Amino acid sequence: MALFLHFGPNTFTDTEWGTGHADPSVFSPTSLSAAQWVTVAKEAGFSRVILTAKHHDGFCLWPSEYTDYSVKSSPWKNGTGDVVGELAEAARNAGIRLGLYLSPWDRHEAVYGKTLEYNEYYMGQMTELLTRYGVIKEVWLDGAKGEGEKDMEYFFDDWFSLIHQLQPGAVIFSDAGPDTRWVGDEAGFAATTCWSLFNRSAAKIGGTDPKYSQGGDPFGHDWVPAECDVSIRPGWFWHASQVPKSGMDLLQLYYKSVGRNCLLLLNVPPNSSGLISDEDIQVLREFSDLRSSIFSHNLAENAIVSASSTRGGSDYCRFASQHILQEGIYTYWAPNKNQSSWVLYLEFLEVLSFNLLEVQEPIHMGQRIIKFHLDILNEKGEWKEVTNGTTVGYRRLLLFPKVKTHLVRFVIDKSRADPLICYLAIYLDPFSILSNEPIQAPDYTRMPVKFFSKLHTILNLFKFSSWM
Ligand code: FUL
Repeated sequence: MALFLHFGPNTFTDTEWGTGHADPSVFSPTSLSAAQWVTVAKEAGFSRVILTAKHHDGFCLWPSEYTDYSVKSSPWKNGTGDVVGELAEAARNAGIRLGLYLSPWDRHEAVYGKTLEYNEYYMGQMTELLTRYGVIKEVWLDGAKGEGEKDMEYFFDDWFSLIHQLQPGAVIFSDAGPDTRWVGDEAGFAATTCWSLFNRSAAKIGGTDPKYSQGGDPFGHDWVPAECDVSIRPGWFWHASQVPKSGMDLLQLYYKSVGRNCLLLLNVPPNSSGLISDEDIQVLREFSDLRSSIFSHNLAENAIVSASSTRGGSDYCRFASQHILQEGIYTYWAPNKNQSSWVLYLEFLEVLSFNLLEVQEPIHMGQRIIKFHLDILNEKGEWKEVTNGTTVGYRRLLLFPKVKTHLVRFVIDKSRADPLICYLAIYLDPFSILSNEPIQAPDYTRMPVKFFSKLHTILNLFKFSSWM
């Protein structure tokens, strides 16, 4: 997960798309603290922050040599401040990765519209950003442009070469990659089938086909995993009148993004004092408590695992089926070649109740699985399907109605190559069930943190319960 930070003159003028003519004097946060942003991100389990170094209004949050429309013309720190610099330092100190958003569309800059001049301007600014602030992990650029705006061509290939040359470890995000793609909506979710494979040639920056981007392409020639961007509030920038989503809302987004082989890029906009608001921090805490109470214990961790076949034989350790209980992508189960069925069995020491499946493919070996399902052995001794899915990828999460059993089988029905599994876990998510119930359930999303730690204890008890 990455935390998106939309911040700039719009934060002070109550706008989303600034005209590019707001007076720089509006930019005057009283208590800006990039360290607070990074701490909030870290405590909520985000490993990367991405800042709007320049949004469509053209205002630069760093003192660029190419324009005066920046922090240096603002009253903040008497024009001596550098938001990008402060964030880079705070992120480095906290071990959080840094990404920067440099909007191609620029409503302030006079040379915007003159192809050669603007491309030089953009690449000059990109060079400043990628040479002054240490390691940059992601460069984020979008295809947005208002109707009737000046026409011009962006030299994307040159931009991408420059970025990769200056920051070889950075991934470039856009509607069409090259390294990571926009999922095609700003609602934060991917399709239930989601391939990291994609054809870049079939995508156009600024002209996305949402269906293609949400699902990817099993026949794609390029490896371009999707990022799901969404804001915690209705707008991307902070507005006094708007309130954040709930922790439960974020949990559902998590299932539909991270749980569908994607990165979740959640926007949490700092307010006009330059801090992330308390309400948003509270929601992030709820989100993080929900995740830790659901995911901190894999109920299957002590299962006895066996498989329909194991490459090298069941005594051969390298591809043993037991590896699926060990977290991480570098140890995994592999079946024998040329099999007609691929099944993993997990037998529990007691009867377990659960409603959530997590599966991971060792993604460095490619995304292979096309179709799978999970069966449980029911009280009558019959196999009963409880959930099914298509793609798995880096991580797949599937919720289903609560079931009880001591034996499950994970069946891979179709795969592009021999399927490999590095992790399989089951959990109980009591919150999502409760929120789906027709009777009025208590508002768990607003429960204090203490409630979640109590609940955690109850969940542990569940783990040892038997048939009731
Ligand atoms: C879009 C922009 O137009 C929005 O203002 C926002 O920055 C969003 C993340 O990307 O393209």
